Amino acid sequence: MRTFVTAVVGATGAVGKEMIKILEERDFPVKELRLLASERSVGKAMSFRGQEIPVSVLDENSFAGVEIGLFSAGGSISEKFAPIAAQAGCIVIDNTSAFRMVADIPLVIPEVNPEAIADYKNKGIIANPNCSTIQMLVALKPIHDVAKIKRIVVSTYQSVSGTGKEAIDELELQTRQLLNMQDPTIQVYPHQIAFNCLPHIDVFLDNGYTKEEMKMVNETQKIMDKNIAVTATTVRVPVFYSHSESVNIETEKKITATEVRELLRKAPGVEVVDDTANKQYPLAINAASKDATFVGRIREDFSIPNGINLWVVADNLRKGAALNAIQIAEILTDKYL
Ligand code: NAP
Ligand code: 3JM
Repeated sequence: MRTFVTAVVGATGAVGKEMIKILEERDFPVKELRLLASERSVGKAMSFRGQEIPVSVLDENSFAGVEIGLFSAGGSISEKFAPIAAQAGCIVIDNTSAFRMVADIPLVIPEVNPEAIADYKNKGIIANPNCSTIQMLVALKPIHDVAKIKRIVVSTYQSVSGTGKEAIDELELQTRQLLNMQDPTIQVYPHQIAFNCLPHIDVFLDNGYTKEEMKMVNETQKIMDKNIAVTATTVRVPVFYSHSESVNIETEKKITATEVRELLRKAPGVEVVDDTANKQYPLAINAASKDATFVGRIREDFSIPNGINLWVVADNLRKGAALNAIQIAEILTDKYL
């Protein structure tokens, strides 16, 4: 079997660490693993298949001989280094928002539009969608195929791990401080995140929405259907791992809650947890470290003729980032290389 020299850019981060774990768990055909991060990580090593692999500093020469590059070190790093890597012959799977909306760069969720991977040839770059878009569309694609979704109204409840390792530490520290009657240290977010909800993810735009909200709108239209109307409110909540979403859809064709449940039970990547009589519905704490997108609270929206409400939960570092990227890499290597 062919194996590949694989690099993880941002290897020491919340997403990068998950990448290394998943490459090992899924036995991805790695010939050699190269770990790249900033100067802050000089001297660090990370474990892969029982070996300690040293972390190197990312620079222009990091990609000689690298065949697949999994990038998650922030948008500006990808903007600079993904084209350099592609020029060196490395196929980049980029987890940042840098290239998602570039017309000839594919934006892929394997359960939704795997065929788009073929377009990796255009620029040598494949973009991984935003975590909140991924889990929403894994749940909605089977419904769209049957009933045609016209409009989506979504509110998110996003965990701090989506911001990165510093935010995970900040929620823990603030929680300890507040329970010990100390003032919370506020560094990563503009306000206290412990015991709070912040209706503010990424930066505010001129239209009054945040960039995170507009990612959900634009990415949904690029990946699934350019004619779907989408409006989003994205909220950071004091949860460590997994994003939850309240999703309301309006469809062209009537579909019942029972039909949606049946469809989603058969859908790839979806697990239905919807037994309200026994108080069973998807929970962030149960989705953490899992691969599936969990869907529950499926019910008809009685305020309109063709509406459905759902509650969608997934591990944002796995399906929302590292797992989705590695599933793309698996299809790429199996089908195209
Ligand atoms: P994180 O925990 O803060 O980690 C950031 C990583 O980037 C670290 O490995 C860091 O290395 C590295 N890095 C930062 N500046 C660098 C530089 N100048 N040169 C080389 N490496 C550098 O953040 P994260 O949560 O893992 O997220 C990383 C990025 O992935 C985000 O900025 C975002 O663009 C993307 N992301 C995507 C999704 C998605 O939904 N697809 C989800 C989360 C994040 P050091 O340890 O050396 O500082
Ligand atoms: C998730 O510094 C940066 O550019 C990272 C901002 C960021 C992004 C992004 O825009 O790439 C943090 C967390 C994302 C994302 O997946 O869109």
